[in-house]
Amino acid sequence: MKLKLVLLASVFALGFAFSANAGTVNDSDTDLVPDQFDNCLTDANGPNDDSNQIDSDQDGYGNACDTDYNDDGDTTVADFGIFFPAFTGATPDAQTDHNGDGDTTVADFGVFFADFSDPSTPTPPGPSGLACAGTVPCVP
Ligand SMILES: [Ca+2]
Ligand SMILES: [Ca+2]
Ligand SMILES: [Ca+2]
Ligand SMILES: [Ca+2]
Repeated sequence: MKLKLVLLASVFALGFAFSANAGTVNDSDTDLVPDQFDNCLTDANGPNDDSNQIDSDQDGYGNACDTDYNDDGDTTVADFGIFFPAFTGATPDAQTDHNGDGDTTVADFGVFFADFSDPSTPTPPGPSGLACAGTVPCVP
């Protein structure tokens, strides 16, 4: 009987701990990085992803959600002018490796093109959960 009571108390304590946690820690994209530390709020770029919070240009927007290579707040033909020579290998640029596999490939072009073809104007990088996003270097 006593053991059952202890078990019951433990289950209650555990449940309380979980519900208390749920109230304070948000992880919108469920990539295991809490929103306030996640440099891509809506793209999974956590420890289970190759692009794990990598931010090559240190602007507070992770490579996974930053196709604005020249930092002018929009994804335009000018950014494609940086992507293309990285894609061909003529001028490598770490920013254009969106999935973190170490190379700029068709998969990365897919990420670029999704933002480039987005009808909303402008198409800014992010969103990022970091308060310093948009300043270089962004030091949380
Ligand atoms: Ca993320
Ligand atoms: Ca960035
Ligand atoms: Ca740009
Ligand atoms: Ca890549």
